[in-house]
Amino acid sequence: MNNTDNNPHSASLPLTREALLSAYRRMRTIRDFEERLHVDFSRGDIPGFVHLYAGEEATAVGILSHLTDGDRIASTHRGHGHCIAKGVDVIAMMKEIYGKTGGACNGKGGSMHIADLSKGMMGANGILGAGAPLVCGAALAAKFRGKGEIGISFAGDGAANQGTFLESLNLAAVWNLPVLFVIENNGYAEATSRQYATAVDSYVDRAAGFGIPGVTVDGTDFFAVYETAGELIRHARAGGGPALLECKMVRFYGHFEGDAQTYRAPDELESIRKHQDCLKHFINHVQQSGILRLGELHAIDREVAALIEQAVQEAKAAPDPSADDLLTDVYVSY
Ligand SMILES: Cc1ncc(C[n+]2csc(CCOP(=O)(O)OP(=O)(O)O)c2C)c(N)n1
Ligand SMILES: [Mg+2]
Repeated sequence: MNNTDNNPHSASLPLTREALLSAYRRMRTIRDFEERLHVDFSRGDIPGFVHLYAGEEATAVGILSHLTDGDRIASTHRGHGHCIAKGVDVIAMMKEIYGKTGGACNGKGGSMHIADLSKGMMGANGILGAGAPLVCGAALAAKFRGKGEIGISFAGDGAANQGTFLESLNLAAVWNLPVLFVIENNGYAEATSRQYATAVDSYVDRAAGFGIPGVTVDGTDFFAVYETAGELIRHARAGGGPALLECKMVRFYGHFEGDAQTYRAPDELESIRKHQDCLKHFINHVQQSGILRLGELHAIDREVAALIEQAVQEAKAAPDPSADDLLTDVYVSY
C-alpha cells in the first residue's frame, strides 16, 4: 500500500519559528502542569494516583508535533505529557485529575485514564503494554481509510517487556500497519533498574527480530527526537509499515507521587536536572542559533503559568459528579 498520493502529511515539516514557539509552549505547559500537580498532590488536594512526566517533555512534543487530530495515540500510566502534546485541553485535564465535572472524562477517569477521541488521544492506560494492541487496531482502520493517518503507541522500558507489546510488533509487521512504537526508556520500571529486568542493552535490537526498522535517540534532545521521529512517521504514512523508536530519557520525580526514591543514587536527581533537562537544552539551542529570543520564551512562560493557575482554580471550583451521573459514560451508547 502506498498512501503518498493523497497524503496531506507526506511533506516534511520544517521547524519554523512558529513551530518552535509552539513546541516550547507545549513542553513548558507539560513541565508547569506536572510541577503544580507535585505541589498540590503533596497538600492532599488530588485524589488517586499520579505519575509525573516532568523531564520527558522533549519526547512527547518532538514526536507528536508531527501528528494531526486524525492520527491516534495510545498512552501509558504516565500520560499527561502525551495528552498535552496531542492537544488535549489543559483545563479539562486538570478537572479530570481533580475528579470533577467538566473533566476530559467527566471526572470519572482521573490521571490514568484521560482520553479525548476528538484529538486522537485514545487514552492513558493503567495496564502496562495495553496501548500497543489498541494502536494496531487504530492503525488498521487508518490503513483502510487510506488518508495517510497513523497510530503511535507509547510504552515504558518496563512495559516493553510485556507479551502484548512484543505480539503487537509482530502483528503490525505482518499486516504492514502504519504504526510507530515508542519505547520511553527512563531507566526504571517503578523501583527496578532497567539492567536488572531486561536482557538486552538496546531495545531497538529487538526490531530486527520482527523485520522492522529500529532507532535509538536521545529523548531529552527535542531536535533529535523531532528529526528521527519525523523520518519514521513519514515512512509509516507512505505505506512503509511499522517502526520502533527508543527514546532514552530521565524522569525528574518518583515513579508515583509519594515515592521515596530510595533506589536512586544520592546525587542522581540533582545531576539529571542539571545536565539532562530537555527544556534547558531547547532554550540553549534556540538562543545560540539565534532562532528565538529569550524574551519570547519568557512571554510564553508567563502565559503558561497563568493557564495552569486558571486550570487549578477552575478544577477546585468545579462540582463533583453527582450520584445521578454514576452510570453515565460507562458504556458506549449507539
Ligand atoms: C500489566 C501490568 N503489570 C504491572 C503493573 C504495575 N506497574 C505500574 S507502572 C509499572 C512500572 C512501569 O515502568 P515503565 O514501563 O518503564 O514506565 P515508567 O513508569 O518508567 O514510565 C508497573 C510494574 C501494571 N500497571 N500493569
Ligand atoms: Mg521506565
